[in-house]
Amino acid sequence: MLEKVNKLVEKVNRFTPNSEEELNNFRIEYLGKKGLLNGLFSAFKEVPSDQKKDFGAAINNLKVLVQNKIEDYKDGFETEETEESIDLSRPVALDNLGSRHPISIIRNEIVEIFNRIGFTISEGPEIEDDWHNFSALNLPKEHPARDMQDTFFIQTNPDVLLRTHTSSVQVRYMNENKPPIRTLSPGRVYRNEAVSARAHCIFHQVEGLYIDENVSFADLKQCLLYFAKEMFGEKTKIRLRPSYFPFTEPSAEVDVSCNICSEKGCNVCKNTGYLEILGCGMVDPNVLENCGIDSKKYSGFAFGMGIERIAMLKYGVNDLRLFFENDVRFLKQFKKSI
Ligand code: 2NL
Repeated sequence: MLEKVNKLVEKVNRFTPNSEEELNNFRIEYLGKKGLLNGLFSAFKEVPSDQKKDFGAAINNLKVLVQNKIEDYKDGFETEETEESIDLSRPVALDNLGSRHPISIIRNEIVEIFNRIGFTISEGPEIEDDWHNFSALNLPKEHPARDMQDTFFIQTNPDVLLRTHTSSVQVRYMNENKPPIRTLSPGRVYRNEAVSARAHCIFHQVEGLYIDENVSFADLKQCLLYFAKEMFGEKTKIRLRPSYFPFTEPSAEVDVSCNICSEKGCNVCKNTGYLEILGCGMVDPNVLENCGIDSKKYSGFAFGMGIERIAMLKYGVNDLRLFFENDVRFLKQFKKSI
């Protein structure tokens, strides 16, 4: 009996169909109702019990071999689709749908959260001039803080560069609009940095700007607490640490409580219980004046965050480069189920 199966295995291995019809006949011969495999499965009952294990394994192996052969060749003979042969009632293959990039998903989520409290989107050019990217933001030429961001300059003209932050968009917005201002600037920014798991020469930022009469640091804190709760969950707490940015005074860095370990300390928050998510501060009066806003009448706050950073925290991604490689095995994990 076993020998018979082995002969069939050899026969299947040798078989190469030349047409769809040949392949179909092969399928019926082996897998059909009265086919060879069903015959063998019936014969299984008669096999002495001490041989059942080997015989069972052999026929299962033969079945898989036949199925693989059919699978390998079935697409090779597909007839050209004509108007009559297309089945218009066939369901759409939903599994081949693409999906949004995780950076787009997070950007949209951030934008929606701030839309709900009155912020609207502003956009601007990625190729900027020195004034909008640096000088207007309290970073005059030779200011040491310019070294904080290594800049890509276009050709050899030191006045044309790739924006290092989306603050340049907000400078343009202030020049063109009067307070009250509530604007959000998402976009791609560039820094001349070596690429690693934590840094990239291209990344995405969202910056926010709020200007009106009597805007205080308390307004900034409350606005960011609202954002943190919407983004990371109702129980989220925030913590502000003093910091420095040339365009804000005072400045702070903002951490959110780690919801993986509930602040007990884990490897994600490096045992601190908190995770840094953004930088912020009160807009420096010099910046307001540079952009044509009376700093005696108006005050404002601003903040900036890296979208990659938020996405890494939300999705548990530990290497920034994954967002730029577009490996479908990474991207398909962000598919929404339909
Ligand atoms: C960070 C910090 C920040 C701002 C961005 C800003 C914009 C204008 C005026 C003043 Cl027009 N400030 N933006 C302020 C503080 C921090 O970003 O770590 N970003 C990734």
